[in-house]
Amino acid sequence: MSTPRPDPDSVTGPSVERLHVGRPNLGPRDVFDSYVDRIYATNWLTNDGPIVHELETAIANRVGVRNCVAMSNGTVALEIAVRALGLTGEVIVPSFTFVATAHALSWQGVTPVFADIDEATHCLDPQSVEAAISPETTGIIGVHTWGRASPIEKLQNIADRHGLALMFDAAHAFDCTYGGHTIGGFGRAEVFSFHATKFFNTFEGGAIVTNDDDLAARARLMRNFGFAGYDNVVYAGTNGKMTEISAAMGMTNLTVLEDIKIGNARTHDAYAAALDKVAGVSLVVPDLAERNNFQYVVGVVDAGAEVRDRILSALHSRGVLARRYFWPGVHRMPVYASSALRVPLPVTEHIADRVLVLPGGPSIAAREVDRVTNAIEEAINAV
Ligand code: T4K
Repeated sequence: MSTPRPDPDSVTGPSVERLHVGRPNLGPRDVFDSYVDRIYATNWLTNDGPIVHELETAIANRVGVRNCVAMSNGTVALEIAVRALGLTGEVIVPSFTFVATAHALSWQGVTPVFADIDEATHCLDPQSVEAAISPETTGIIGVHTWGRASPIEKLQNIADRHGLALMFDAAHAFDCTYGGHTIGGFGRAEVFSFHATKFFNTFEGGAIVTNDDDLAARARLMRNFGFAGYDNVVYAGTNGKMTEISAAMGMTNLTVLEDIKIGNARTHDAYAAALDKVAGVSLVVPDLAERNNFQYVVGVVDAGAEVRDRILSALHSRGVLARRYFWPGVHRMPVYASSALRVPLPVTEHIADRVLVLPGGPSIAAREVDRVTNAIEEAINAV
């Protein structure tokens, strides 16, 4: 049985500063203001505006892809990618992911079929993916969990052998690499989230990035209701447009991305040193041969769900709003619980019961890392 989470609003006194997972990073106010001035001057607020274009170009250049199609959020970007790729029937996804990965398929009438993950990387296990393939399967969506790339080559090999489309949910992986190449150009398409809590944010936002010009053109049309001209609707599209104010936040945050990454890495290192002395909790270490944005500080509690949830409660009562992403695993959420499981998911269940995501980011000071790790140690010793 897991311990219920206390309501964060009821647990801390006014003197205790709350520490959040995913505290938004805000770039310089004067840069943002200069974009706001432009919005006022042009009176152009949304619908494929000039700042959105600037952001799309900047992201495409940074990632090294031919096309970036900015969207209102990562979930809609996933839905549009699924639709623009023509995925139908069944698509294989990890169960250990944010529920939006599966929802995007469901909303397009596609059945998510869950595959297991690798215990060390928390990304898809290629063997499990292959075992989950059926005659109905049309695609695979790999998730680059915590900014660590999926086993891209192995998944591409499976996709090629079975004639499946491969795409990636790269919501966590902006500015990360695989084989030294910036994530964004792999598979048929990759999808970023620029939500407030992400490494790079546009308040809400997301993007499809791809080297496939036709796919990008379809996604662009679908983002704007399918309009190919004033009166000509060629797809049953949706409204996935990014606003100018979101793009302005994006352009502002791009100016400080390196600083954010340095701050994230510093906090990550501080946790690594502090947690090294805490028996029973280990830190998930990114692949140091690759570039990572260090946005997520992920602990694994050896003893399992009960102890993990006690630690979580203890942290919340001290104003440390740690999270147990992605508990209990999408396949165990009521909305998907009745879906038949094609393959067993023992690693997903093991990891989902043990993960504890800790407040990270540049705004977390060394003394706050000590506050968090001391609270974890106390909670473990009290068990
Ligand atoms: N695929 C993957 C693998 C994803 O992780 C996500 C999103 C998606 C797809 C979908 O992308 P989007 O459609 O979201 O663009 C958060 C985010 O809402 C979500 O974007 C994210 N993944 C997921 C992992 O986490 P919650 O429910 O944890 O958010 P919330 O409101 O509890 O905020 C987290 C902490 O941040 C809280 O302690 C409060 C703090 N916070 C939050 C916001 C919004 C702030 O301090 N300021 C803020 O403005 O979902």
